Amino acid sequence: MNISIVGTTPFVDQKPGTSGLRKKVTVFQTPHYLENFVQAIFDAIPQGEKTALVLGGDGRYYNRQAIQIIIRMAAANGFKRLLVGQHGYLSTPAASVVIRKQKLDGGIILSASHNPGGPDGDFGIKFNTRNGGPAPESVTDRIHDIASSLAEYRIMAADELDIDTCGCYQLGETTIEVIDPVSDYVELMEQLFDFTSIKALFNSGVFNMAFDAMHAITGPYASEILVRCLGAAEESLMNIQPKEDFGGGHPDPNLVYAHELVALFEQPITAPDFGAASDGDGDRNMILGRDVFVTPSDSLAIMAANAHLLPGYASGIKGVARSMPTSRAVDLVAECLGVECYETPTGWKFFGNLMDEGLITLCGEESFGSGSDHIREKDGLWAVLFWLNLIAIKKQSVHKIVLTHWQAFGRHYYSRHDYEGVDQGKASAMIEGLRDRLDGLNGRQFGNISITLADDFSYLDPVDGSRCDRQGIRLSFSDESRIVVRMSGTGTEGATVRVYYERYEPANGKLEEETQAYLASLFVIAEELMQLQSSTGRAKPDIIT
Ligand code: VG1
Ligand code: CO
Repeated sequence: MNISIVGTTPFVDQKPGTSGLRKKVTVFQTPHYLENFVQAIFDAIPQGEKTALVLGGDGRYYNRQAIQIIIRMAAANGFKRLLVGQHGYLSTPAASVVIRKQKLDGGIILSASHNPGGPDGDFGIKFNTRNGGPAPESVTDRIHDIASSLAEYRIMAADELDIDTCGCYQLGETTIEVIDPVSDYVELMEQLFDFTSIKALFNSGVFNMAFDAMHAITGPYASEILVRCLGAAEESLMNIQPKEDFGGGHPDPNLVYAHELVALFEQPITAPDFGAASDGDGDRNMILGRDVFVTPSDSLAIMAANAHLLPGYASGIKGVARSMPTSRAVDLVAECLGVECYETPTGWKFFGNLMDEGLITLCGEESFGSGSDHIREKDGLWAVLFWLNLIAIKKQSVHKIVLTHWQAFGRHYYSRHDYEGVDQGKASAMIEGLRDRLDGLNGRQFGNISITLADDFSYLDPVDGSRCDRQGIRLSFSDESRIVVRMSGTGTEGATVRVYYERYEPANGKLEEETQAYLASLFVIAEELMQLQSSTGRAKPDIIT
């Protein structure tokens, strides 16, 4: 065996953010950069758990090269088994499935998720632990500490491995298994949903779907499940070929970036009945119907209210959780069902303990993420199947399902405004400035509403007692409105400021207003409190979702 121990010097910026380490591809291509971080991950895995891992990514530029390097490093670090997705493909939810089903010690997912790809785009590395979920803060902190003083890494000299053919290969002591990235995932979906009734929906001849894989990882999964297993028309899938640069697009399934899909819904006569898209690594989803866009916050609430109708959730749900900026629509459903609703910081890693402990079944984030305890990641296609199954059972349009929900629970009008690539110093000064004034804001009047709570969100994990501070500023108002402000932890250029707006309209009120118009009074308050325009240097947000 030809194992080298390579001397290296640490990089000071290898600190994982909301979801893994994300940097420009060019940064990851810096000599030793990728190797250092991967060695830090390996070193952070406790002895006794360094046996079997899964490895794969969203197919973005540099995926294949990184996989070859990591294979040789895993072999040099003494892992017994390394499962690698064929072609280097593995969606984030599928990686979670494989870890859990094959009882592995964890997995490395190569993705910068919704960030653009290509030689000038972004690359990323996420580490998931034995439960199949993103490493918790305690582990990412350990990885960062190790990376900050790393002096050497181990790598084996070996020829490039054929990752395009499924099968087993031996590299020193390590067995490398190139696996079908789709099959375990499909098997699990079949257990959760009623494929027969979804099939009947597609066969009915009166239901048209459009699914946009955005040239990212979900294409192969969508072809297998939606077309081959469920009988959807092949033409109903768009952009299913994964591309290293996502076809030049931005693989984020929202109304701005999924414009090709959105355009189909602007044609009144030919608009599909149901539309969906997913992101770079397949863990996000957007749901559209004729004349309706389902906000991710509403989607979570509607799922919680209807889960018992679906085979995988027939016994009801144990509890729900949402990230702090996600609207409180699901809180009302939880109250009605008599189950607990947990409010966690942004990022899927905070849901893991709640699911492992059996406290929640469903969880979600406003950022187009929904999921359940079937795995420990958010899951784009799972959400699509959930909606298809619901439509098949209820025999109602998306619009009708959403409207009926609002008529029962009221509507949380919701929007997120992103200011991207903002000067880091100015963005921090704005948020720090607001933080310093929080105490004095309680009770402050704005027209006929007043602030009832102004704080910087802290989370105390009810399972392991770990504490997380400074997770975003919350301003709640006397009419149930909310403004939330936080800084993104996934960007790679300057700072991204996210401002989240939410305003509640009761069930007997105006349920079908235009969202931005309905929220406009809150935009004025945010401007008054933060001087968003001058602080960000933008007359308006870059992206509104
Ligand atoms: C964003 C979203 C957050 C999500 C994270 C990872 O983080 O707001 O809700 O969990 O991306 O999603 P931030 O820190 O930029 O706001 V993805 O699809 O990367 O895996
Ligand atoms: Co993602």
